[in-house]
Amino acid sequence: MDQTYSLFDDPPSGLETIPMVDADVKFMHGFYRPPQSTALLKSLLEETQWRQESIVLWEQERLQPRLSAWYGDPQSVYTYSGKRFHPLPWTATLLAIKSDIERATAHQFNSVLLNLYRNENDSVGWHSDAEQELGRMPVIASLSLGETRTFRFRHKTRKEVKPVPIELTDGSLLLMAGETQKKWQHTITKERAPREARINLTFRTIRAPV
Ligand SMILES: O=C(O)CCC(=O)C(=O)O
Ligand SMILES: [Mn+2]
Repeated sequence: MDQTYSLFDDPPSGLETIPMVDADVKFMHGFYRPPQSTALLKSLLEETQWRQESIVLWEQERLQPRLSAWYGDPQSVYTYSGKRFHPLPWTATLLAIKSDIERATAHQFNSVLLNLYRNENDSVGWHSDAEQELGRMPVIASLSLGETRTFRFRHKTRKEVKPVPIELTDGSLLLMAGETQKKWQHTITKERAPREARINLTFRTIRAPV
């Protein structure tokens, strides 16, 4: 495998399975550690072409409560909330992170969605990443940098199954595969207490239209 882009002297291992029914979720703290995680946060804050996208919800156009950006291979066009997003070309920073994550997870990705939660008021509502172009059982690798925020899972149909909260700490890596998107939803809720900036990167594979 190509080692050229790695940010690691000593690549981490240790993705642990989170016990969840109807899901395949793995997690590790400290995939990147300070000062490297802090340097990555700073680079991505500065280099990323952040936008506040609007989405149409209940026939009303509203701004998303976070900033985002879509990067990837040229063909990885993504349709989300009725809009088509063409990817920006990979940056050196994103390619290096992608390469590290591909090595650690043994999966390949062709695109990444970045989200910037500027403070405690930014959030993402309940959803699953189940768009058709992600395929039937998408593998999504989610890297968090900066402020810790709580990521919550809830089962879509089985009310007796308890929700699963996960603290997404600086430098942590969450891997979702198998039936996770089909059977569960996830969210990052607003917080009451002040929060610093957090960037989340979800590496994905967009498949050619069928
Ligand atoms: O910020 C996060 O951890 C989750 C983001 C997310 O669910 C998404 O972009 O689809
Ligand atoms: Mn998601």
